[in-house]
Amino acid sequence: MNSWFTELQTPDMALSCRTKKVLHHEKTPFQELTVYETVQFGRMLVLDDVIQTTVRDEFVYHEMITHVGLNTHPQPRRVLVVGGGDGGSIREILRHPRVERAALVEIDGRVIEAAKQFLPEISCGLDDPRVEIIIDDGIKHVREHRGAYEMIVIDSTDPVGPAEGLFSAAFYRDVFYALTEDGLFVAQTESPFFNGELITRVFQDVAGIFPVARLYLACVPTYPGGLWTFTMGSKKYDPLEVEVEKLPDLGTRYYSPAVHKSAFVLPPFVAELLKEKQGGKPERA
Ligand code: SPD
Repeated sequence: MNSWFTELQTPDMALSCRTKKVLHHEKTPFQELTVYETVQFGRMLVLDDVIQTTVRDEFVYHEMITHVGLNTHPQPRRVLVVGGGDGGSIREILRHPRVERAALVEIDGRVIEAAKQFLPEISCGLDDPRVEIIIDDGIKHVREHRGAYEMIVIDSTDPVGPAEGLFSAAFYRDVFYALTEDGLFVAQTESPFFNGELITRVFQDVAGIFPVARLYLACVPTYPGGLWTFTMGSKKYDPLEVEVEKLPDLGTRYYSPAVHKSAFVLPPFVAELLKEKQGGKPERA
């Protein structure tokens, strides 16, 4: 069999993966959902022809979108994931014994069902008693919950269609109010190669709302350009001031105490996107 799935990652660049099988395909009320068995990356979740996660490289993204923030806040008891219906962020959040409740607000319940059926390695935390699944619009949920969470993870799709509002200043303001007085959030904020303007704009917005704003990086092979950004907004705690020597071993494969620090070391072309806008205390070299 010689079938390929191709994602047009920019109008001028594509990533192709040889597939063994289409395991599932459906049109949900929100999007087209496909699960492929691929040769290179194992099972792969694709929404509207965009790769969301694969069994072989998902650990990088899900560890980095969760543990950096969870280890920055000293007592993350209540954590919210916006999006992230595949369950990868929830699985990582559950590694932290201090988390009492992990809520997942996902607009498309079919993503959760497909992940449970086809991606059990990723979705395995979703039935944990600490997890509450809410099928709703994340923007609405955040707007309606004030002071409710120590940490919010914005595990969204790309900033088109339903996810566009998750990259807006109005939403970050609502996130600010949905957090406790010392809360923080982390959002996936796309590729520094292909989404520079978005990264600059989001960082400006976050730095205008939160006392501490930080950008950090990880390598996700199936995302455009491989290098991926995450933006943190924090009311009090600075991820650069974490005493990483004291962090517990979580059994993670990408995140580690050393990576917690090194992820914030930005190559000049990425630092340039932020210009003078790094908030909080000056970044260490
Ligand atoms: N270009 C695709 C970016 C997708 C980021 N979110 C993925 C969700 C995985 N939980």
